[in-house]
Amino acid sequence: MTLNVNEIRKDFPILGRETAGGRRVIYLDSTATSQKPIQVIEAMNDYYRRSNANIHRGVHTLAEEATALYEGARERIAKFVNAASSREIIYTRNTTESINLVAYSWARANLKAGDLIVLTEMEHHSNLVPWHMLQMERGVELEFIPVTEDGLLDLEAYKTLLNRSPKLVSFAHMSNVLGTINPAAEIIKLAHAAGAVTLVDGAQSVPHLSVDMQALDADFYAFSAHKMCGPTGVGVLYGKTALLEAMPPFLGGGDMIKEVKLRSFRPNTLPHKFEAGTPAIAEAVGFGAAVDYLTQVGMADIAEHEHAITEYALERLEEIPGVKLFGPSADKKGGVAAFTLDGIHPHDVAQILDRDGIAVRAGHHCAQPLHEKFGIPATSRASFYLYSTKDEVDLLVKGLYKVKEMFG
Ligand code: C6P
Repeated sequence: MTLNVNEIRKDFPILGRETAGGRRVIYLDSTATSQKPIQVIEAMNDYYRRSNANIHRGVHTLAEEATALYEGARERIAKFVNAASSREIIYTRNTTESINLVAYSWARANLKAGDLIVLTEMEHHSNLVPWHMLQMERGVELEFIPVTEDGLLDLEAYKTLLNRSPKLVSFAHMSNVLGTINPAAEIIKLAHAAGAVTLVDGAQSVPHLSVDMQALDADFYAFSAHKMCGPTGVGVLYGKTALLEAMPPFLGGGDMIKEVKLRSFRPNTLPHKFEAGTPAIAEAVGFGAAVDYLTQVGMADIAEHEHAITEYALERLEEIPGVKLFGPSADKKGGVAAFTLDGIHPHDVAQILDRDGIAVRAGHHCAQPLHEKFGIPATSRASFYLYSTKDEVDLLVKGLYKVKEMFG
């Protein structure tokens, strides 16, 4: 079934607003953060209006309601990604914190100098810098699966790296610049056969594709609510129970303990062992509403819609003289179109488009090494989601012709 985008757009109040110049918002920056439907905004409002209390601590009505809402959202998130148990869903602040949790807890308990970590050249800084920090502290080694000219991972080079028995393979399921959807199941299977633990950066995949933790078989998987119609300030680290059980806690404090003595403590059971202090309760409630919303719209239909928009956008952008697109063809990527316009700085492109209400991102998109690989400092990037339309792509193309005209 195709999406009724006009109806869906009515759920997103922000899409109805105008910018300073009286133009309607053309939001083509969902890869940075998605817009939020009224169902999510209201779930969070309702929580604050009706049920606000701290969780896991009180026996009063409000505390019990707040706990049930917070834990209920976890259950639904677990179902959304088909985790074997909601104990495997650890709330964090975002993808970045989820990856850092693995780096601080699992990696520091299990890796020593000389151990190899395999990453890729298309990683977001979130899946690079935590490993650079570990390298400086521990002397672990880092190697990178190369990216080909057409924006795919070189899997033959990956197989060669696996001969060196890495301890960890960590990669983005979908690139935030190239849009490439990497063959995650195959990468994980090969890593496991070589004895490595796997971590997947799912910041861009969970919002756009149906992902199934049990089918993928990743050991760890990280994602953020704010890129999938949910609020900022909450994310998830999925981890297999046995690995999480064996890991030391990350942050210490309230709620992550079973018992505390003056000179010692016993950690709590999963998932609470990794959730120290008062968490983002309203945000978790909003996250639950976001997965309900996406489920109700249907992830398969969302993916199909985005594919159609992306195919159309790539075709139309390619028509513009001087536009260079990065990443593979539409059949191998999600809703991302990163490009340069010959002789015009990406920041100028974004600024001029903004005058017409068109929001695109310009810069290195927190993937500096990838841009370096392609010999450019920055790109402009348009990205799409369930509420994006072909009409918006047409306005983008029109805007780019205008940019070209201004720069002669
Ligand atoms: N990319 C973008 O505009 P956080 O900030 O922790 O929610 O997500 C970090 C992150 C990790 N991995 C990938 C592949 C990502 O795309 C992102 C966030 C945004 O591309 C903001 S830099």
